[in-house]
Amino acid sequence: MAQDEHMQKQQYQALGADLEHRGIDVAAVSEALKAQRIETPSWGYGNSGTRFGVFPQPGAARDVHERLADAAQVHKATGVCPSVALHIPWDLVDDFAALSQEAAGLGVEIGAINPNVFQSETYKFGSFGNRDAKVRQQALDHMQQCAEIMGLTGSKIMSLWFADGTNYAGQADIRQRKQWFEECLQATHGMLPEDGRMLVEYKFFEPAFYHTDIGDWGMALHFARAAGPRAEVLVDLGHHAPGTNIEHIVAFLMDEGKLGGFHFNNRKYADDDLTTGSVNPYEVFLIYCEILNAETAGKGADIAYMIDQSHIVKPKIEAMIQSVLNIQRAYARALLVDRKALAQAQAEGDTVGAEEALKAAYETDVRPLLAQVRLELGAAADPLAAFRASGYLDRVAEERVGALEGAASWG
Ligand code: LRH
Ligand code: MN
Repeated sequence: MAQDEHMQKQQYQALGADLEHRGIDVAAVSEALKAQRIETPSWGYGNSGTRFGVFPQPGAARDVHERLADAAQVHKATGVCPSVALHIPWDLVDDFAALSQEAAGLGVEIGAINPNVFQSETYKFGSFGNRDAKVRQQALDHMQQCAEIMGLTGSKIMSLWFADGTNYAGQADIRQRKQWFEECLQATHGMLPEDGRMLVEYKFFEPAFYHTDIGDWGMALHFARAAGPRAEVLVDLGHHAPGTNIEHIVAFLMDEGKLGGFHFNNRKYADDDLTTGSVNPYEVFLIYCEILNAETAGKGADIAYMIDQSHIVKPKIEAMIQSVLNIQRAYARALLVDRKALAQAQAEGDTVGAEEALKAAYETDVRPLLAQVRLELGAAADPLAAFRASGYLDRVAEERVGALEGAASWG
């Protein structure tokens, strides 16, 4: 047995003994970690940029086929990323049934379908919030197209984000726009395949700088309820005002039975779309703590865990693998919380005791446990090392001529 493997086994046994000593059911935790699923975004593999320019990377995926191939590498290395979210029209093809076959051939499947009513000139003054009924209808036609793509690919989720809003006070009648959104989201709900659902994503600003029509979790909750039973709220970690307590929002939406999914990423200032857990890993842990709190109280939900990031200074596939590792660690640590000790401390008003119950879990080095879980899933104990050793990036950097030409690969 190689030195590393021997070391990994020893560390896993030592951690296992410590966890059992703490009264934790290691087998149950391992089963939960094996069942974890994290969807990666096709748009995270193509060239991207900032508002100041596109910074192409050698070997970056140039089309949906290469984006699926790169996503398959993340699944191969981690074992927990079997689906890929698509964005339409960035990932538009003539034959979506064939694309699904292609994905299956790579060991992945098509996940959430993301309509795009924020990029073309038509939507300069909004989509569902546009004062021109023809434009609102055009946006609805695009939703119909995306609902059909869900049917062709077996996707169960339409993930909706709207850039709609205004830049100046008085520019538009906000109440009127709210009513148009209610009408159009209800119509979109009616287009869903029978086993499909829709997620309503909110964002407090950008590209609109005065008001955004779906500006926070409360508005998204209202619009989801108004749309129909198969509409829920999507929480993007980069879409809140600084200082917002996101795990509080998660607890609230879980208790309302309307938390449908996440766009994991991290930020220091605004919608930075940085690697999940790279700025505030404790926040991701606390989010999972609130999810487990609800689940253990019978308020669980079918949550779509998705990543929404774009990487400029980091190699894209490696940054995606890093994000998955950080999300796995957050979930693993949350599963180690001594819930009895926490509940008792809360009941006794023992704030220090309660916080220490969380910290004891958070400060556990769960890496040996996750390495073992990955091995049992047929993935790599150390996904980053395995991906680097695969030489995949050097190979595609050779093959993908033109990847370095400036244009953003989703245009
Ligand atoms: C908007 C957003 C949305 C996606 C886009 C790529 O900021 O988070 O989820 O459509 O990023
Ligand atoms: Mn998002």
